[in-house]
Amino acid sequence: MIITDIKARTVPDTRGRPTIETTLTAGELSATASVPSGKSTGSHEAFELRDSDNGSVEQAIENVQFEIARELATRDFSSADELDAFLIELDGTPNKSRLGANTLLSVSIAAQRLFAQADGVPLWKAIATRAGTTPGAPRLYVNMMNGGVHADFKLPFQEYILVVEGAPSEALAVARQAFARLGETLGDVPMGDEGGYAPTLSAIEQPFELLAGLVKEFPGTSVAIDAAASELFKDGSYQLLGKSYSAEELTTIYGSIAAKYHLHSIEDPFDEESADDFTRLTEKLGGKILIVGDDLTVTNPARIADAIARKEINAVLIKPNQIGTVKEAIAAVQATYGAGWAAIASHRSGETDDTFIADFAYGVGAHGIKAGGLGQKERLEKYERLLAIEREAKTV
Ligand code: 2PG
Ligand code: MG
Repeated sequence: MIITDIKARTVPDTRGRPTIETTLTAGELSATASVPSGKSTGSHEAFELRDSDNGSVEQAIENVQFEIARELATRDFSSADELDAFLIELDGTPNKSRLGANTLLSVSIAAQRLFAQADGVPLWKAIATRAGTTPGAPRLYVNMMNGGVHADFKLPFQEYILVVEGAPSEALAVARQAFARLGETLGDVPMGDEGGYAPTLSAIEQPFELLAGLVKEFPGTSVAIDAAASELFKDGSYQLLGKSYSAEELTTIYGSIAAKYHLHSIEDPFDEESADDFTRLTEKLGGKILIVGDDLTVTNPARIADAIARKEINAVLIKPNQIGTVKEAIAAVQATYGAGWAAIASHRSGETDDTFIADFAYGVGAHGIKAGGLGQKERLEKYERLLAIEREAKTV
């Protein structure tokens, strides 16, 4: 495939910050992709290129339209994988710090779409073939309440999630009812960054009581959290609602929450540099629930390999923009599956209307997809895309 044209532009994300969108053309075919952006980012994530003066992405756009356009035009690619390998080599740094992970990912996703079009297969199917995975519907990890940095720490943990089992169409119907029910219970409260409610509650267990009520009312649901604990970690201890807790005390809290509230998974229970605490918690609770790495593993196959060697977790969050190409995000899934662990595909807190993550989750047969709350259009679009895939999968 010869890329005949390449254009990039700025689009706003859900927080109103600029992000990059790229369109690739190959003869008659064309495909577009935009890239999300995180707020509670792991310090080992690949480099997101932003202009130093105002945080915009003009340099990233220039990199696409000049250097990348020039280099791609000289080649004929036989696969999206080959094109990604070329991008990685062109950047030439370990963390994409020259051209930017956001820059590269916008090209990489658009290229994956182009190759799927050229082969006449749905995107999720092209991803499954590329990854060597069995496609299938992920559980919906629907954000019910936002806390942490996504809601000014009105709640201590960053995300309070209802995990909904079943085919996407049935699961989304249940999620809608549960989301509306919680809204009735909470009354007039603001929304957080990820389209979930952002109430102010004064006890650690209170949000879990609310979720337990939903689990009771809606069969096939359970509770998950993203503690995003790197954001809670100050001077060697964890700050929750104005009180300080050691890693041991936090472990005890997780143990009692897990026992009491149908807990399905805990993401980033400790600071990203506290690997030993992860290992201890996984030893204690890993037989019953998923302990998920996000800031810990940052979709980086090498960091996932470390986590496997040290039994730090038993599930991995996969965010393509943490690593910068579809190729490496797939390698991260393969490393995860190699350990017999679960993969959960995830959006970012600053999202666009790009629904790539839904196809990715379905294509790799992920355990779950974390795509936010139902109070924001860009989150709903991911769930709606899963419904379209569910219909599509019956016909191919
Ligand atoms: C997370 C994400 C997405 P952010 O921590 O898992 O929910 O948040 O994109 O802000 O890193
Ligand atoms: Mg997280």
